[in-house]
Amino acid sequence: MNESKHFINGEFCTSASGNNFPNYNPATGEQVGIINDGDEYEVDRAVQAARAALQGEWGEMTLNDRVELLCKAADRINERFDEFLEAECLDTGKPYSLASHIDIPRGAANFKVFADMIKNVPSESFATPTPDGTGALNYAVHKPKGVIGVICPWNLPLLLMTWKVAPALACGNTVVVKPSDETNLTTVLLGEVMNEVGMPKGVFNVVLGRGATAGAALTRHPNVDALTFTGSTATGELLMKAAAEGVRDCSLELGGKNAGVVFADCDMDKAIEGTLRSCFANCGQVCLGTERLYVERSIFDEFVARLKEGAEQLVLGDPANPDTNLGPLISKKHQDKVLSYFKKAADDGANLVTGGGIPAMPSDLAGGYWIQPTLWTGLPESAAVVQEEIFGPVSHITPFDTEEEAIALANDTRYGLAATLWTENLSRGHRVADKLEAGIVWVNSWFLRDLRTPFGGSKQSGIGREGGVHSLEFYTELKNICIKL
Ligand code: NAD
Ligand code: 6OD
Repeated sequence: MNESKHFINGEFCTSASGNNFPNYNPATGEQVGIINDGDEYEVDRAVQAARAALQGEWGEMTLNDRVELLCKAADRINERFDEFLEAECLDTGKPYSLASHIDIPRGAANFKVFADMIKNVPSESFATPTPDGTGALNYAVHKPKGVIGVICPWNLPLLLMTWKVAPALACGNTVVVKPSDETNLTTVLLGEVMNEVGMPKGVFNVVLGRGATAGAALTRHPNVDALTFTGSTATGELLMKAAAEGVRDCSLELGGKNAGVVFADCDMDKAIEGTLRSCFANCGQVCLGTERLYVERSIFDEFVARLKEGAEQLVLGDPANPDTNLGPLISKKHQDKVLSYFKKAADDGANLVTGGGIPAMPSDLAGGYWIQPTLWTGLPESAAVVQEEIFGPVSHITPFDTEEEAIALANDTRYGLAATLWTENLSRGHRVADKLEAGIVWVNSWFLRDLRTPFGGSKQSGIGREGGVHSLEFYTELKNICIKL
C-alpha cells in the first residue's frame, strides 16, 4: 500500500510520532494508502530547513538560474504527466478528462508563467530634488519575504498549490506546504520533481497532516514570514488570527456562493452549456462554481427544462473512462454535508427539479461518495441552500423581471468570489459586470482565466489577489534605496 511521506530538506521521511491515517479513493471508498500525520515536530523541522535554505545556494542564485529551475520543474511535470494525472484522479476521483485538460497542464504552466513574469518585473526609480541641489536617486528593489507557509484545499490540489509555490519560489522565497489531509499525492510527487531538477534542499518542503494539528502549527510558527491559504472562510478566519501574531502578511482565497445571471437576450445554447459546466464541473467542488442561478422570467421555464435535461445526461462513473463527466465527492464527510443540504432544501419546501440523492452505481463503485447533480427552484433568498456554500453539484434557480432586480439578487450574499452572466447585449454585459460584487465576473463564459490576471474575492471570499503580478507583489518585500548624489 502506498505510504505518503513528508518531504523535508530534500528528503522523504515518516512522522517522528509514528502516527498516520488512511487515504481513500473517493470513487470506490477503498483504502489506497496511508498518510504520515505530521505535527509541530515536522513543521518545525520543515520551517528550519526552509529558513536555512534562504541563506545558502538558493539565496545566492542568480535570477536566471532560479528561473531555469522553475522551467525545469514545469518540464518535468509534463514529462511525468501520466503519473501526476493518475495520482490526482486517484486522490480526488475527478475524471481524467478534466484533470488532463485543467489540473495537470495548469499546474505545470504555473511554473512557466511565473518564471517568465519574474524576469520582466520593472523597478520604480525617482530622481529626487534635494535642498543642496545635488539630488538623490530612489529606487525600489524586490526582496523575498522569507519562509512562506502554504496551506491548500483538496478540490484542485496540484493547480492551487503550484499557483502559490511557483510565484513564491520565483520571488526567491522558500516554502513549507501543508496539503489537505484528503489529497496529498501530487504534492508529494512534486517533492520528487524538485529533487530531479536539482532544487536546493530546503527550498520546497511538504508536511502532511491534519489541519487542526499540522496546519495550525504552521500558521503559528514564528519563523514563518507570511501565510498563503486557499480553503473555507471559517478556516481563513483562524488563519488570519494566527497571522496577526508577529504581524505577518496573509493571502486568503476563501469560499463563495457564486451567482449566474441569465438574461432573455442570451444565446440559450451557450448559456446552457456554460451553466452545466459552472454548476457541475468537478462535481461542483470548484470555488468558482454557480450555486445560485437567476434567470429572466420570460425564458425561465425553457431554461430550467433544458438545464434539467443536460444535468440528467451527465455521466457519473469511473474517472478513467473517457465518457465520464462527473466523479464523486471528495469524502464520506463531504457527502454527508451535501446530503444534509438536500434535506434542508426539502424541509424548506423546495421544488426538486432533478437529483436530490445518491445515484445507483455499479458494484465496483458502490462504496464511493457519489451524489446526483441537483437543481431546485421555489425557495426564498433566505433559505440555507441559497445562502450557504454547499460545494457540491447543486444550484437553486430563481426568476427575475428586471436588470436591477437581477443585480440585487446576485449581490445578496456575504460572499464575493465570482459571477457569471449570459447576455448578447454588449452594453448590458459591461453594465451588469461592473455592478456585480465579485472578484471575477465572466460574461458568456466560465472558468476562463489567463494565469496573468488577478484572482481573489471580496467580502467573505478573501483578502488579496493572486495571479500574475499580484502574486509577485504578495511574495515580495519592496525595499526603497535612496542614494544621495
Ligand atoms: P478547509 O478550510 O477545510 O481546509 C483547507 C486547508 O486548511 C486544508 O489543508 C486543511 O487541512 C487546512 N486547515 C484546516 N483547519 C486548519 C487550521 N485550524 N489551521 C490551519 N490549517 C487548517 O477547506 P477545504 O474543505 O479543504 O476546501 C473547500 C473550501 O475551500 C471551500 O470553502 C471552497 O470554496 C474553498 N476554496 C476556495 C478557493 C478560492 O480560490 N477562493 C479555491 C478552492 C477552494
Ligand atoms: O485556475 C484558476 O484560475 C483558478 N482561479 C482556480 C480556482 C479554483 C477554485 O476552486
